[in-house]
Amino acid sequence: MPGMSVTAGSEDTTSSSLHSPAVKDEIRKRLNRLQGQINGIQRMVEEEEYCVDVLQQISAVRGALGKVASKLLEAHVNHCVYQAFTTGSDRERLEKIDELISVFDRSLKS
Ligand SMILES: [Cu+2]
Repeated sequence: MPGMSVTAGSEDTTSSSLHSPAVKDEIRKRLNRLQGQINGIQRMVEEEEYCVDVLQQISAVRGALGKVASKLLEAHVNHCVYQAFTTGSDRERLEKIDELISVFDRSLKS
């Protein structure tokens, strides 16, 4: 599916799915809205609108993208991480911990 690179790389339903149709649907809707907002920013730049207005739109997009990340992280912890800790192996649990630490590290640098 275009634009859903979070699912790329594995068809393994236990470790990389978007968990439920409801979560996937919510994320899809938020991303569609974001695409509209980004197109709006493009248009504002083309039409040479006031810089501060463009910057405000950029802030809004960052906020909205942050909500997508937060929704996905919540679903991931409740599903993939939960699974690893209830039915997975030690190795799977350690992998999930390492992944969360590196995601957190990267979020501190952005
Ligand atoms: Cu997950």
